This record gives sequence, C-alpha cells and structure tokens, in this order.
Amino acid sequence: MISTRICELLGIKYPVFQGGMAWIADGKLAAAVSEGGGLGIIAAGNADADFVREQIRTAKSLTDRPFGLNIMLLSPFADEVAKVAAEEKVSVVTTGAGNPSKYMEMWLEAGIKVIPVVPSVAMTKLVTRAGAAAVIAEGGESGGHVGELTTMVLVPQVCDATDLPVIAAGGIADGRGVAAAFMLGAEGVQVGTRFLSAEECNIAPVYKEKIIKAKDLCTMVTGKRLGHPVRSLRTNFAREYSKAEYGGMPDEELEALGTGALRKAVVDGNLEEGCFLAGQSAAMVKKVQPAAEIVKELIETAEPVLKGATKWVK
Ligand code: TUI
Repeated sequence: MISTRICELLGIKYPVFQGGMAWIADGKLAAAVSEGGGLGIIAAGNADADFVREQIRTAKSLTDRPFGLNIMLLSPFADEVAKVAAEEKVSVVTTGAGNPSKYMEMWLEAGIKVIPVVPSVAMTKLVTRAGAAAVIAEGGESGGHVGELTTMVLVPQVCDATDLPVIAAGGIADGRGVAAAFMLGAEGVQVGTRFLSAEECNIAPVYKEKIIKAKDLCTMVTGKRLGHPVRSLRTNFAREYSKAEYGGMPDEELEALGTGALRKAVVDGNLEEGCFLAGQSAAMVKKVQPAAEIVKELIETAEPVLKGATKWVK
C-alpha cells in the first residue's frame, strides 16, 4: 500500500489525481476516478458558471467521495466559476495557467483545499504563502498548456521550495512513472493523458483511437509565439498552425485559427480543424479500461518498482 500526506489531507485511498482536462474531464469521469479511490477533477476550462455547477451536481449525484474542480485562470469565466466553487463547497480546487492569489481568501473561507499548478519555484513560494494545501508540479511533458521545465527538474526544485505535499504531473502514465515521481520527492501524481482512454471518458471515438495508436514522437508544442504554448497530437491542424505561427501570420489571425479547436477535437473528432491535446505519454496508453482500474493499476504497478529501487545499491 502507498499512503502519503495527500491521502490523509484529502481523505482518498490512492494519491492519484486525474488531470482537469478542458472540455474532457466532466462530472462523470471525475466521479468514476473518485469512486476508484483517486481524486477525480472536473475541468471548468472555458465553460460558464451554469455548466460548471451542473457538472459538480452530476459528480455529487454519482459519488460521496471527495472530488475537485480545476479552474483555468485564462478563462473569461474564471471569476464566476471561482464563486461557484465556493458556493458548491467542492472539496478541492486546482488551478492552472496563472496565479490564483485573488481567489484564495474566498476559497479558504469556504473550507476548500486549494492545490495550484506551479510551473516554477517562484510560483511555488507565492502560493505556499497564500495558503495552498499542496501544489502540483507540472512539467512540459504534459498535454495542454505547458510550462518551460520538465517534470524531472521541476519536481525536486518545487519540493525544495515548499514544505507542502507536492503532486508530480507531466509524462506519468504507468507505475514506473509513479515510482519515479516518488523518488523525486512527490507524494502524489496527477495523470491526464492515460485517462483519455478511460471507459467513462466521453470524447469523440477518433480521439481515443488516436491516443491508443500514438507513438513516441506523436505530440508537438504550438502557440509559443502567442505566449500560450500548448502540447497536442501532431495532426494536420497542429502542423498547419505551426507553419502559420513561424510563417509570420498576424497575431489576430493566429488566435482565430485556434478558436474553438478544442471543442472540434473533443466533441466533433474533427481531425482537420481540431486541436487534440495530449501529453508525451500518449504512446504509453495501450487500451480502453475503466477509470477505477487505471487508478488501481498505477499504484499497484508502482509498488514493486519502489520496493526494488535498491537493487543496484551495493
Ligand atoms: O493549465 C494547464 N493546462 C491546460 S489549460 C488548457 S485550455 C487553454 N486555453 C487557452 C489557452 C491556453 C490553454 C489546456 N491545458 N495546466 C496547468 C498549467 N499551469 N501549466 C502551466 C501553468 C501555469 C503557467 C503559469 C501556472 C501558473 C503560471 O503562472 C504565471 C504567472 O506568473 O501568472
């Protein structure tokens, strides 16, 4: 059994978070992960307050276990979604793509445990002072909006910068990755891409197929020029976007090219115009299986790796 401060803090069996993937992680997926003993997380993405409240209520109807809400701070609806989190008293709020300071007091007063994604040592120190319960150190192997550093170098530096429990994210898709995260000082993991193949993950069938067929070099990063680098599958859309980005297309046109692309991937499975967010671990995702099985397998296959970690030490 693996049990850490994260399990105690949140009242969960396994220290495994399901990443709050925009347009993908709904109340049904989050509830399935929480029922499986991990922490399911609903993604607010760019959705409005009504949509997010509905997903929270769906999750509450499917599980009595704790679950989280991820708030994407670049969203035009971030303010209203932040209030919904407090009103609905979700157990955990995770944040992404920005500094959550301005909402911290409201969430802490509502008794919410706030666990921000930190891409740097400076952001780690800032949210530690502001009252975070833990932090997620997410490396650039992850899908979606990515920071500069890799998981391998970010996690130990974040661990050195705070006494809070650290959850490692980015590039983790099996027990070896979980074990490696613990070796770097993490007390939990957040996994996104692997859950794209969960039975309860409601994405276009072609999205799941592309993930299961993905090979090692199948992802790429676009959007750096606009200041929002995003990792996705190397589709025609991603290649064309990249060409436009480095070919001097004006900023507004480039923004317009990306608008609605996440929805087109997740809902429509549109390979020509959709942006299929995925992490570098896509190649390690082999089959469709229930979310609860993924959670259990991640931990159960990490245990022998951790126990065998001294085998080369003479
Ligand atoms: O947020 C993510 N992943 C995401 S968000 C997303 S949707 C999107 N929509 C429009 C533009 C871009 C993305 C898809 N995937 N992961 C967590 C994450 N947070 N990664 C990096 C960060 C981050 C970056 C900067 C967190 C804090 C931060 O602070 C900067 C500052 O100083 O404010």
